[in-house]
Amino acid sequence: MRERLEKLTESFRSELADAPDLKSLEETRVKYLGKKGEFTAILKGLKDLPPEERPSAGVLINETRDFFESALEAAKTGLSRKQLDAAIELEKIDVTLPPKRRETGRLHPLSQIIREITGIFIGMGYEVAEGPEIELTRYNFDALNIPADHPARDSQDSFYTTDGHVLRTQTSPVQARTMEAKKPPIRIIAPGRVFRADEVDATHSPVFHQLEGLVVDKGVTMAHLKGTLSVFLKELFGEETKLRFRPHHFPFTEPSAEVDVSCFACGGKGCRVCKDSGFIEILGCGMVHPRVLSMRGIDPEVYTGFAFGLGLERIAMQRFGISDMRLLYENDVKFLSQF
Ligand code: 2NL
Repeated sequence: MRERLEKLTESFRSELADAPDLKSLEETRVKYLGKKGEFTAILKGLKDLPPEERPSAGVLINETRDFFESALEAAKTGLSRKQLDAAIELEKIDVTLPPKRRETGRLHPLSQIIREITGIFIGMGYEVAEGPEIELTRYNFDALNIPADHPARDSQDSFYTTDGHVLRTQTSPVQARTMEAKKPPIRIIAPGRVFRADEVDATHSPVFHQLEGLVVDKGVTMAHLKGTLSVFLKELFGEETKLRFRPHHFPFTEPSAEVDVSCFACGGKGCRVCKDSGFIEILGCGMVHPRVLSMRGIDPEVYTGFAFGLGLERIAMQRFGISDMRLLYENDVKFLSQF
């Protein structure tokens, strides 16, 4: 009996040591201590022993069984502990890791510039006007006093579509339509896409953006134009910005001027951005030509107006330090996400 119990203990120990988890531990328990297990068999064998050996054998069996039970309990505790440790290890979070970046969309540099400028003019009581991109030549050229032989009308320079239509070469036709549709006072800006037959390079594109403004009312003078542009450009480029008006010529305004702003990069001292001139050309403007008013049914003896126009790509490029216009159209998110 002693020998049999020792053998049993040996195999029990090794099974216990090899048990990888709680499930196999339970299998071991059933195998040895279960109803149909080894101990039940041994106890049944007790009656085959000579009566005088039975008490000591019984004690031995009980002691061995107690040992099995406590050994199983200890192994169970150890394994549960191990399983818990493993689970904790698996669920461990490294709180020092940097957080995942949340990608957010943002406005295209051109959209940012359009919103900024639009916001400035809305603050001065202007409305935003829109019109078609495929325009009647009547509005795109005739209404603007652009002569029939003017180079801007050349099919080398403008995209003509069906008879009498052209992809608008500036946003002025929007203003021409507004003058026709509404009575003064008129205070509008017209931002939008315009089209010219230009070769693509770092500073040209056949599709680009402009913003034009138009004011028509009684008693509007060049002083109003200068004051308005001064407020606008100081808001856009900074309060310290200086303006320079140079005489110019446009068919649709008289007198006309080009406006430079003191270089925002060097403040006027001269640098690479302003090519050492201290100034940067920013827009064209003038007093609306009397003929442009009368063609739209506005009496130039009663009303006067001023208008201006500027290219938006240039402003965006200067503002964001972009040296090649093509980058604005490629829509490379890696590039655009910088602005
Ligand atoms: C420039 C110059 C300009 C206008 C646009 C305009 C519109 C009407 C009547 C009179 Cl309906 N003028 N627009 C006037 C002066 C200049 O644009 O350099 N643009 C990029």
